[in-house]
Amino acid sequence: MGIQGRVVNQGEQQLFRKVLIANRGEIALRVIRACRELGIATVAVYSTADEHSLHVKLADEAVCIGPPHSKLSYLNIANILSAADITGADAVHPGYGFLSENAEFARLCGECNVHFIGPTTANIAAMGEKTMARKIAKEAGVPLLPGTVSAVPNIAAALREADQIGYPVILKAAAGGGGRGIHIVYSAEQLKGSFDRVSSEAGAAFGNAAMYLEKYCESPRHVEIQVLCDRHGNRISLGERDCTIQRRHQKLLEESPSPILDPNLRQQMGDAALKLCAAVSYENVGTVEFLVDNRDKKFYFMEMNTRIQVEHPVTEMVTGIDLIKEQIRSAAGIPLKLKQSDISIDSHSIECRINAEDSEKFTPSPGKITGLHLPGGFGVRVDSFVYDQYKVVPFYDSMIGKLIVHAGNRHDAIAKMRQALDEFQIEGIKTNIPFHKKILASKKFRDADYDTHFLEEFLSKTE
Ligand code: MV4
Repeated sequence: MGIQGRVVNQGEQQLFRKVLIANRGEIALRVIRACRELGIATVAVYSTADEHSLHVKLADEAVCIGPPHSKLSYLNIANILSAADITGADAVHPGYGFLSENAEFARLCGECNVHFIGPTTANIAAMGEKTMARKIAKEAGVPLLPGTVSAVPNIAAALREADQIGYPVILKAAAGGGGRGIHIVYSAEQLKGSFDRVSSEAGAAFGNAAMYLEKYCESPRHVEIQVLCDRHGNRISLGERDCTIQRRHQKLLEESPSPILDPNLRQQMGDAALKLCAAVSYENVGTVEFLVDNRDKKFYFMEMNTRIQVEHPVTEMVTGIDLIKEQIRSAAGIPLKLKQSDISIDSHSIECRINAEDSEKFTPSPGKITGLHLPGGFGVRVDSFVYDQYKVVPFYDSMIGKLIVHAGNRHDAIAKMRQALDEFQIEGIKTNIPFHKKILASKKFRDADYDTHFLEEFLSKTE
């Protein structure tokens, strides 16, 4: 049956009939819930380690796709597409991580007549190559930090470019992203000593040794713009998320709006994000990441993520828009009904990522949950896949859920988050809940006076 034969009439909307969720954990549940609300049947896929997972129980059907190691299951394209075929799924939702930004997977879905719920293969490929993304952004008039828009071929060229840019510079892997394959360099001496090593590390890690250079911004905030686009040329921005609170490039706490943006800067950054989207005819949801210099509040494009992100709920809370439903509608070709003028933000949301880890040592803490009480109440949301007596398996990411609060302003959202964290009880495994409580109690966080170095400095003081 062709793609057209598999879409059904839902009132005036042409939606999918059955969606396979190529993921696990909380995002699999999030997508299953959205599908069921839309009247779409769901197929879960799972590794043998996830047999007792909630996404397997909540979906209409479930197919085992391999052993625990994600290379053999959640990254196994042949098995996932076979599961879509045998269950008659007409679309695949990739969630985040795993195959969500794999252009080859998106292309193969198309070849198998299964809709990929995400951007086009060309969108994913263009933004996945970080030098290409920079080049497109530059041509579209999106502000960039000084640096190169193509790979630097060798040490001599790197030294010339770095001289032009001025030290400190940051070396980044063209195939990297999200903080992987980056190296800060303060002098020509250092650059000489590190270029070849950093490049070959990138080659080993990403299968691509290409490196580019940027001016290093010493005290930045990580502020990202959520966009929503359809294939008919409609594009809107949905405000920003401040994701500056990270440790070793793992985000821990996100908030929207960013305490350092004003309406004017928000408009400028939203417009810049949409210019980039227009330049590549972007479709579906996406996130345009910027660095905002804490000192002068200038903003610079960093990279674009072509997937739904972990922290999408804070945007949903402040805009009132269900991003997963919008994602599904967009992939089905339904024109975006929302206009930019429909988007107004006058509340505050914070998300804490709850990880099964020892918050002193930051080491994973898998095992059986022997007691569980989830917080609740007005403005409290828990997106999690754990339940009492569930065994947290050691094979995947340590994130077991997200606690999201929504209140009228930042002060009230912080109070609500502290109350919700105090109420959250998980027995049998260690979590980072105590660490979140410390962050929320700190003066720097409460004053919104932080940059990307906040956690390192915070940890060095509390240890
Ligand atoms: C930078 C930077 C300063 N200057 N680029 C880290 C994640 C990846 N997306 C890029 N990253 C950075 N790029 C320039 N030109 C500082 C970082 C950075 C960072 C950014 C966001 C949040 C936390 C961070 C922690 C260390 C470094």
